[in-house]
Amino acid sequence: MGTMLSPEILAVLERQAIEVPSWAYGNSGTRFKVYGTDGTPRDPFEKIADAAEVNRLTGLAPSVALHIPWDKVDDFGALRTYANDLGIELGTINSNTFQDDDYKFGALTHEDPSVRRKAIDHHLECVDVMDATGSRDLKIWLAEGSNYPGQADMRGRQDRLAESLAQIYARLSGDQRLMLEYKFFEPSFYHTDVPDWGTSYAQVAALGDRAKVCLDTGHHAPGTNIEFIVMQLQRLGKLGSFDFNSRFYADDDLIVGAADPFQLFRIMFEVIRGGGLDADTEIAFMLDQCHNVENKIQGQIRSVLNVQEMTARALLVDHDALVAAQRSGDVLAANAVFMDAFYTDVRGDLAQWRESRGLPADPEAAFRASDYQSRIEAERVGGVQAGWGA
Ligand code: LRH
Ligand code: MN
Ligand code: MN
Repeated sequence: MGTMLSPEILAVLERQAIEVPSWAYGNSGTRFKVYGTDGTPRDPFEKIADAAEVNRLTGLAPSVALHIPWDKVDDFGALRTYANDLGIELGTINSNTFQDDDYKFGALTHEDPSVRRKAIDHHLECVDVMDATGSRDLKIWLAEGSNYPGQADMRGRQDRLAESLAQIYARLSGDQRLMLEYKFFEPSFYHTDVPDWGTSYAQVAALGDRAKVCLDTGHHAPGTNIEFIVMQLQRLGKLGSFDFNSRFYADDDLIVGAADPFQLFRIMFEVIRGGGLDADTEIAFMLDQCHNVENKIQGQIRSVLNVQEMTARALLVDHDALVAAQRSGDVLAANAVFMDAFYTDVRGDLAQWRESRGLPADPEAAFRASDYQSRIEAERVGGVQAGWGA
């Protein structure tokens, strides 16, 4: 049987890597209820074991992101060895300044120098962790802002943020990088200190080459043209990483490609257009998701496969035909070329290709057929289940 996936397309898919978040394997929920589930990891080692299973079945997820202090262990070298033995790496280190009473009115932006010091020191500790884990990226998302007009001096906070970030950036060494993630609202509802890509860009541009923007797909107002932001940040050399997920209403953290597969296709098209899947890409592709009601490992498998599928479709866009239609001003022909690729079903071809590489044709079915879930349900009895925030 022939395949639509040319050797050039397969070469890109072959090197595609999507980092999974440790917190996806823990319990999560909403402010109304967090459901406990049998087999949930009780510590970072068990989360890594689950992440390794996703990679074993898909060949797509060779690293796992950690969140500090959620994934704090005594010996990060031992955690790294454990991950390596299971065939994966420890990836991005996420800082956390959103669960401490001292940060009620800010962390890196706080008026009080002693609170800022504490928040900066937390980030320096995260870089120590990176040194031990071999991680390249420090990802900073700040829950800072205000709820009422007049509550905060927005300008002063922006200046303090710049000073704090400069101190953290100065601690990086080698190829380590700083990623600044933006989010338009929540937990603050009036103003947020890093609400948009422009603010993140302005802050990281002031730091230097090794500071870039992290784009979380769930962090924009409804209707935002996210692929335009992807294009612009790549054009400026400042797109450092993605947090992939999908959303219907707010920061839902649902499975990427579930709410709007066409948006994921459009994003991957711009990534490819900007060279973001070239062999020397510096963009980190990560998931930032939670699985509140579905099986977590299967949810992660579905997620990385969704990214692979939309990447394959985006690679199918007939570039020459598209450019010709664009240049001749043929609006509908250009749109048709684009949509033809989007509507192409590549699932059969991808399944065949997976099998040719010794992977299961259907990784989700392979997981269901395996005894992994029943084994962890039997083994992980007792202790405290990990959750979003532990
Ligand atoms: C904030 C966020 C950020 C955090 C993660 C748990 O909404 O997207 O990336 O680190 O969720
Ligand atoms: Mn995120
Ligand atoms: Mn988020």
